[in-house]
Amino acid sequence: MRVLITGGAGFIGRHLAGLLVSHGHEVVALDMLHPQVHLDPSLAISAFPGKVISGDVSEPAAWHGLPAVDALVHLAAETGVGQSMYEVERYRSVNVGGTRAAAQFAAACGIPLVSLSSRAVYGEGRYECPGHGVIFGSRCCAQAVPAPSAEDDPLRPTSVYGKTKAEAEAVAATVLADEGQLTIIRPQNVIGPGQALHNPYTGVLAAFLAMLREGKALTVYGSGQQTRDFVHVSDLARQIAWQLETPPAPGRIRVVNSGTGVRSTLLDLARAAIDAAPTGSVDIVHRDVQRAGDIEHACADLARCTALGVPLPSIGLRQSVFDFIGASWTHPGAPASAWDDALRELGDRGLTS
Ligand code: UD2
Repeated sequence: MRVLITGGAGFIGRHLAGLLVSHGHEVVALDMLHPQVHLDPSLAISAFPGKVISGDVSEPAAWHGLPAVDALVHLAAETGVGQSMYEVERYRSVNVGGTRAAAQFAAACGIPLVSLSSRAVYGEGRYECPGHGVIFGSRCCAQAVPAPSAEDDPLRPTSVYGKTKAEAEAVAATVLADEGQLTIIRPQNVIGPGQALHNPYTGVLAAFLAMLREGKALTVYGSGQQTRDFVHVSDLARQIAWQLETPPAPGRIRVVNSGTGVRSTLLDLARAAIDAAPTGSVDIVHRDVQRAGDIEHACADLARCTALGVPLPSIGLRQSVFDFIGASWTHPGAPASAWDDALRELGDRGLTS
């Protein structure tokens, strides 16, 4: 089949496109080639194994005159949690408006849509407490322990980014309610080769890479005991391909998590990055700061994926970090100071505590 991938020239899109081509499909990208992500747009175009059409998904004109396709994967989004707190209109227009346009395009063409949401829709997610039972959105007391988020858990986004993703899910579901074939995927923290190295608004691993290359200590915000579920981009790509090739029945909406189901601390990530670096070891330093919208704990519940037969991730944290560091070490990227500047910018706007 021929698949249109919005945001196809980006990190996840390129992995997905390569995989789809290896499955015998044809791919076309619709991508605005945003300078915050693509330092050299011509490189992004030449790396994509199909035609790249330049366009902003939030602009209606971008959806006119596209080639006929059999399925749509909607990846294009603004992804910086901290940045979303002050670029509210841009995040809303791209993430909600862009998803609405994608769903309308899928409805008009009568094709399945796989749309990437985010685990950010859960916000702080699920806690289990011996005294208070199951609680969502915040820790009730010191006895509560974080638990994996399941797809039917209530949505309690804490950032503008998370709110736009939750709204986008609802909009797509409304547009495609009748005969549409909609799959919504909520990935956890996606890492791996090809991850943007120039975007200091998101991506702690890219920050660690920049620090390691300059021989600087890794800066962990807070205690480093925050947890994330780091999923390798090629595992996510396999899941998107499976969803495309196994769409839900018309009129059915499928919502699935994407993660490993394994919780790692930021300190685990920092140590794995240090071990993977080809240079000598560096220290880990802590900064007593929290970005507005940041959550403490995140991990995916995989019961629904397992029940559906979605291919489960096979790559663990250390291998993912090793792949990323190895593939990115000699690639140009922002200096470590860019992450300090982005944090300072947030502080100046009153968005750190
Ligand atoms: C990730 C996604 C985001 C969204 C969100 C859902 C990435 C790159 N971003 O945001 O798109 O899906 O998950 O919850 O996957 N930190 C440091 N030192 C640094 C930079 C960051 O300690 O130099 C901390 C930061 O405060 C946070 C953690 O690292 O606690 C992860 O930050 P991130 O920006 O990589 O990802 P996150 O989870 O905010």
